[in-house]
Amino acid sequence: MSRKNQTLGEFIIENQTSFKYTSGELSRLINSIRLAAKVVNHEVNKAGLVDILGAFGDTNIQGEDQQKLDVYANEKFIQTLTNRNIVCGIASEEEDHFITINSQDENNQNKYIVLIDPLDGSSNIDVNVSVGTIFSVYRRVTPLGTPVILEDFLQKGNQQVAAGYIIYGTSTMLVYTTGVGVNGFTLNPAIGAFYLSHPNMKFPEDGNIYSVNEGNYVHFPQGVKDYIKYCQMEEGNRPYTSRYIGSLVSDFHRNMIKGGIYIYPNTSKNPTGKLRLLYECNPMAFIAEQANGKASDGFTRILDIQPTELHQRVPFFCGSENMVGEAEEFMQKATI
Ligand code: P6P
Repeated sequence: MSRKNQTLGEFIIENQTSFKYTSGELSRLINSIRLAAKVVNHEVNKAGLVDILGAFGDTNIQGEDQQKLDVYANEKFIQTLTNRNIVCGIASEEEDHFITINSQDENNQNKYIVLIDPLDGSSNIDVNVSVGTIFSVYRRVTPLGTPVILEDFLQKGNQQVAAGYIIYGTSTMLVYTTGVGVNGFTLNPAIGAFYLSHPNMKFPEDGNIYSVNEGNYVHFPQGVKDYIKYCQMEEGNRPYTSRYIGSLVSDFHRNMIKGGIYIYPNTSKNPTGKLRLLYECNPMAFIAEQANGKASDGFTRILDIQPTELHQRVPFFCGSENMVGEAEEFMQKATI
C-alpha cells in the first residue's frame, strides 16, 4: 500500500510486513542507505564549489582514475552500514576485495550483505551531469556469526532480496525494490526527507529511445550494429531517438519512465563488456524486471548468470521488454 507524499520512513514501516523476510533488519538497512544518500547528495551538490573535484590521484581496481567524490561516497556508504551494525559484509567497486564487518564478533547475527557502486558515472561530475549510487542486497549463504567468504558475494542476481539506486540529478531520488514492485522517492532538500513521488514504477513495454555509445560502433558485435541500423530506419514508429549521457543510472531512469533500451555490449576494448555484473547489472536488472522490463547480456537473463569473480563484467541490454526482445533477436540472427 502506498500514498503519494508518504515519506520513505512511513513507506518502509507500512510495507515491512509485505516483505517475506520481514525482521526489521532490511528496513534498517534501507534506512541506512537513505542516510548515506543524503550525506553524499550534499557533497555531490556542492562539488563545483569546493575543491573536491578531480582525480584523487589513485586508481581503483578497474584501472580508472578515482575522483575524490568516488572515494568520499564509498567511505560514507561503508561507514553508515558499518556503524549501524546491520550487515556482515560489503563489496564495492572502489574496493579491491570484499569487506568483512565485525567478523570478530561471534554474536554478529547480521544476515545481509551489500554490494555497491558508490558513485557510478563519476567522470560526469566535473561537467555537472547526473551521477548515481547503485546497491544490491543479499542474505548471506554461510553460517551466521562466521566471517563472510567470497561465496556469499558470488550469488546469482535472482537471489537478491533488495536493489536500488540513488540518482543525483535535477532532483535527488532513491528508487528501490524488495521484490514487490519498484517505488521512487524524491528528496526534499529543505527538510531532508524523501517523499514517495513515483509509486509502482513500470517500464512501458515499448519505447522509442535507444541508449548506446555509438562512438564504439566499429567495435560492436554484428548483432548490435544490425539493431542500431534497425533503430535508425524510417519505418513504423522508427527512427527511434538516441539518448546517451554516459551515466547508467540516468539513462536507465529516463528509459524506465519514457520507455527505452540501454545497451553496453562487449567490444574489442571491453571483450566482456564494461559494466560490472554484481553491483551494476544485477541490481539494475532486478529493478527492471520488477518494473515489467527485461535485462540480458544479449542472450542470457542477467539474473540467471552465475558470477565467478567479484568485479566481473558482462554485456548489458536492459529496458522495455519488447525493445530488449528485438535486440536479442538481432543478436541471435547474427550468430547464425
Ligand atoms: P562509456 C560510467 O563509467 C559507466 O559505468 C556507466 O554509468 C555509463 O553508462 C558507462 O560507463 C559509460 O561508458 O564507455 O560510454 O563512456
